[in-house]
Amino acid sequence: MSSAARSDYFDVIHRNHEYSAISVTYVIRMNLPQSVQLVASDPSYPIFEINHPTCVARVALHGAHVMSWRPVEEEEVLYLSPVAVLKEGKAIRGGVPVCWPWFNAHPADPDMPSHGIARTRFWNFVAASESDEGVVFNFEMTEGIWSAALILKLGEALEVILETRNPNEIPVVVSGALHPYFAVSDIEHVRIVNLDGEEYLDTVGKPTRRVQKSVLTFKGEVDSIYDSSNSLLLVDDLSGRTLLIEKSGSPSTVVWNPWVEKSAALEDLPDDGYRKFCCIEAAIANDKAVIVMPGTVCALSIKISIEE
Ligand code: TA6
Repeated sequence: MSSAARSDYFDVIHRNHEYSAISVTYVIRMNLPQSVQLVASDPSYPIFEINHPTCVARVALHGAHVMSWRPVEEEEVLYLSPVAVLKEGKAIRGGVPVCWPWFNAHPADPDMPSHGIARTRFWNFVAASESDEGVVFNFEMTEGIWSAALILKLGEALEVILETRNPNEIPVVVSGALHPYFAVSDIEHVRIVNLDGEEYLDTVGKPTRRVQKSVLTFKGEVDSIYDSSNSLLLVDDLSGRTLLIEKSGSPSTVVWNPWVEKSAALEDLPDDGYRKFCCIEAAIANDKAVIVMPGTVCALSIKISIEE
């Protein structure tokens, strides 16, 4: 597309709040509410910008991925790597990746991608709407036997709801995670409250079952799968901010920070990136995988808000 044609194209986008992008792989057309705009930098990689009286956020069609979100009077809640790669087939490092329809490695096929297919594909845009409470997005994805709907509610709280649907005549087994990267002042000055007494699988080194003995703090790499559906608090002692993290349909809570070596090994994360985030995930992991019977739905959700 020539630069003149390109700029006409984006004029049309802004005038009508409508967008058409044609690439080899997908065609989309959308009507957007007033508080949602498409970022006009790359028509083959649509990003929605939300400026609503309740919140400011960005959502990528790729992965149906919340890249950033903050209530209007607040600092950014999510961490997004400054070297994240925005490219079809590559998961965005930061924000809220949607890991589906399996968590970590595929249970049977080592050649399948880690954390499923949802974070490395464009989703189908279904609708976006606004009200006094905020903006709601609906996305869908179907691939083979896998079918899902994703609902994003962006307002003073952020809610991500993932529904696995089973339109097939056979049961489908699903696991996964809503995998937010939370921005922190400094990883060594944060605490995760409400995991005390919970059993977990510590996957750093040889996987080992343990029991959480106290409030969780970070002094090295953490990659733990808790058998816990508790709500949690993430307390940032430097900024004084506390986040409330509520989950539903999630028998597992995963906590991850890559620390020094793994941070340096990840090309889409700065070497000292680990200091600026921790992941607390609403998950269905390992032996907690759910059998979704034909004609039924399995919902997994996370709600993030700032404690007063
Ligand atoms: O959910 C925790 C985890 O599976 C960790 O083991 C760690 O590898 C992280 O997710 C990030 O995975 P990724 O594939 O995005 O590099």
